[in-house]
Amino acid sequence: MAVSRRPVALALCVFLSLCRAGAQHGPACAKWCPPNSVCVSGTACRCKLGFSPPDKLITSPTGTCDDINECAAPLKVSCGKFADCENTEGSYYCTCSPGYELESGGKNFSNESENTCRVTLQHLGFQKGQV
Ligand SMILES: [Ca+2]
Repeated sequence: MAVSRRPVALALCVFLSLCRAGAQHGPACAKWCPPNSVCVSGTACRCKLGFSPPDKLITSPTGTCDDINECAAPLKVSCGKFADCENTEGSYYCTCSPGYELESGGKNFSNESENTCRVTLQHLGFQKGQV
């Protein structure tokens, strides 16, 4: 019996949290939130993740949320050896330098700890199909 009640309780929780989320976008929501922000009340907005200011509420329609350049100081994400950081709108990614590739064959990764960039065989002078 206890097992069969759990999904009901879970569904109710989901339902209630949806209602609460819906209420945030009702009449109490600021209509003038700048691009790349979400409203937190009728008079304040907060920048989305990856946009600045990250932890200050915006309380004026003239406020803006600007992309954070994760590849530049002061954040300056370290991508590790043989890799470059590429800033994007709202995010960033690391990619191996030209002539290098990830062990997995993938293209992008998020920081030094995921860096497996190694020189490509083509870069060493091998032709495709030779190995
Ligand atoms: Ca960015």
